[in-house]
Amino acid sequence: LTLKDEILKRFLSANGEPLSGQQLGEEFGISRTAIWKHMQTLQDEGYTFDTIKKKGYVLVATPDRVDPARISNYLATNRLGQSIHYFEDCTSTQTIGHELARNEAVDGTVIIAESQSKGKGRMARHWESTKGKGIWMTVIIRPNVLPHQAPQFTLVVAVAVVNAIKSLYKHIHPEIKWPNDILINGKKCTGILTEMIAEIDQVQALLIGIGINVNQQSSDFPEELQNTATSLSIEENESLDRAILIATILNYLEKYTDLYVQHGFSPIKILWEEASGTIGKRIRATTLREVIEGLAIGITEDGILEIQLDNGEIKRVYSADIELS
Ligand code: BTX
Repeated sequence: LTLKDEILKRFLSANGEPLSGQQLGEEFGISRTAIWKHMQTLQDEGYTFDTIKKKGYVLVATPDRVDPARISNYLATNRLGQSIHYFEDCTSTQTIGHELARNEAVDGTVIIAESQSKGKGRMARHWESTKGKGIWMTVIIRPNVLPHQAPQFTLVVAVAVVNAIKSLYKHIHPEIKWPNDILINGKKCTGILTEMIAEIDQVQALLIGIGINVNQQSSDFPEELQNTATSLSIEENESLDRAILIATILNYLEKYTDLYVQHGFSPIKILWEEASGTIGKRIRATTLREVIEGLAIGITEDGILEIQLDNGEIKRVYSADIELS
């Protein structure tokens, strides 16, 4: 965090107690004027401070931004989100993630943007990333795993996002659609894109792209998504704090990544099946080669979807688009 972010974090954790310029100057080892300059920048960004006579300043309003300091205030992690790169606008947090990961970004580095002009979905599809309304972030992790294990991380991430949403918003019932969508009442609110940088026998970095519709209203979505997309705010019926959700996701993601690295996929499989809206339903899976219809009976230890055809044959699907049929 920058000094400005550290000062902001100090105000956030002061819980309404006034902080004086002198006190902050001493804590951070800089002059009162320097403190004041940082507070001026924060005010320009939309933070509001009240002055309490002879006592100091109190933070009274925060802008609707996913500032690293605000995220960090809610984090309970050792690695994830300890380094956060924030962008007002960018092409894609995945693209930035690739550059940073090649340049030795530490395990747990987060790239977050208010908007993306070229948000990426799977298979080069477009991901709509309305400014200031969602969570558009990439998490770089460097687990000691083999390249063929990378797809399982998509499932680890899905479980983390679902449980973060459930823990914060009581009216929302998110379900995972295999492998990587999170739906609410049948509409998509989250997409996950896992990419990797790897040698044949070792993963150097996984780039976990998470896109979550948070505060959009229906009219914010382009016409082609009107019937298929939703946001958490539409479902919860109020506007939500993105920074708290980001931190909660990172907290769960670190926990589940550790669980996976220490105990393998089995505990994740249990969590995933619990959160899934796919298993036990009749589905149509469109792969690059064929369309398969049948009953989704479960996922394997490797996170591969198993579909039972009407003739009893069981097909394994590694990658596909799924619809309920
Ligand atoms: P996907 O290929 O499963 O989903 C893409 C499809 O979803 C699109 O073709 C479109 O139909 C629909 N769609 C596009 N935008 C939205 C939206 N905002 N809400 C609901 N449906 C939508 C899913 O790919 C993976 C998405 C990952 C996005 C994150 S954002 C941060 C990171 N940076 C980046 O460029 N991508 C990832």
